[in-house]
Amino acid sequence: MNKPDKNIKPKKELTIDQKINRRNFISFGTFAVLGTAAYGGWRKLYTSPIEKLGITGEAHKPLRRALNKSELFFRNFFSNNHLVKTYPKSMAAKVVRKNTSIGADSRLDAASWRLQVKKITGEVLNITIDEIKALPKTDLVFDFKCVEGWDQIQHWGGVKFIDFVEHFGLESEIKLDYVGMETPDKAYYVGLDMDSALHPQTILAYEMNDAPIPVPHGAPLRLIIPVKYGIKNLKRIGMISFSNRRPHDYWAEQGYDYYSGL
Ligand SMILES: Nc1nc2c(c(=O)[nH]1)N[C@H]1C(S)=C(S)[C@@H](COP(=O)(O)O)O[C@H]1N2
Ligand SMILES: [Mo]
Repeated sequence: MNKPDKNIKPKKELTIDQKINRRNFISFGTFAVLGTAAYGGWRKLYTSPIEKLGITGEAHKPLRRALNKSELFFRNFFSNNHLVKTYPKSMAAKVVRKNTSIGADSRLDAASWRLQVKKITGEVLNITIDEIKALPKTDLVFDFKCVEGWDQIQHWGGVKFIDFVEHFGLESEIKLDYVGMETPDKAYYVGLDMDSALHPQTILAYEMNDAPIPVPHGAPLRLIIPVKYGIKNLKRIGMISFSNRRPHDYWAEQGYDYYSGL
C-alpha cells in the first residue's frame, strides 16, 4: 500500500450542506446582479420621457425608437411609390366578406349625408357624394386583409385621396402629420399617418364590384387604404380632419397597433 504523498494536500471535501449553501450563494448572487440590472433598465425606461408627437407617440422614447425604426422602413417602402399588388377584376370576390360595422350599421339617410372636411382655418366643407363622383375614378383590385386573419381579393372604385385633396384645395392641410376620419355618429374613428393617406392607392371609395357600395360595406363613402389592415378602412366616412397630433383611433384604444401597416 502506497503511503499518501505528504506534498499533496488532501482535497477538502465539502459536506452536502456546504454544497447547498455555496450553490444558493451563487444563484442568489446571480439573481441579485441580474435583477438589479433588469430593475435599473426598467427604471431607466420607466422614467424616460414619453414621446408626445411622432407617428406612434405616447410611448417611452427608447421603446419608440425601436418601433420607429421598423416603422420608418415601411413608411419609406411605401412612400417611394411602392405599390401594393393588384389583380385582374375577374379574380375579385363576388360575395364580399363583411366584418364589424360600428358607426355604419344604422339606417343611412343618403340624401342628407355630406362629407365634412375640417380645414385648418376652422372652415368646414360639406361635400355631396355627387361632387365626389364627379372626380376622376380609380379602380382597385387588391388583397384586403383583416387582422383577424382573413383576406380576400376585392374590387373597389372611387377617387384617390390625393386627387380629392388637390381638388378641394387641401394643400396646407396635407403638410400636417396625420389625417383623422370618423363615422357621422363618431362611434368609429381612425388615425392615419399622412404618407399612407397620400399613397397613390388610397381611395375614398363609393363603388364595390362596379356598383354603389351597399350599406353593410360602408355606403355611401368608405376609405380603402391597401397599405393598412382592414381596421383602418373606415366605412361610412362622416368627417375628415388634419393634425400634427395623433388623432384618436378606435382599435388603437383597444390595444391594436396604431400604425397597423402591412
Ligand atoms: N365604421 C366602421 N368601419 C369599419 C369597421 C367598423 O366596425 N366600423 N370595421 C373595420 C374592419 S375591422 C374591417 S376588417 C373592415 C371590414 O370591411 P367589410 O365589412 O366591408 O368587409 O372594415 C373596417 N371599417
Ligand atoms: Mo378587421
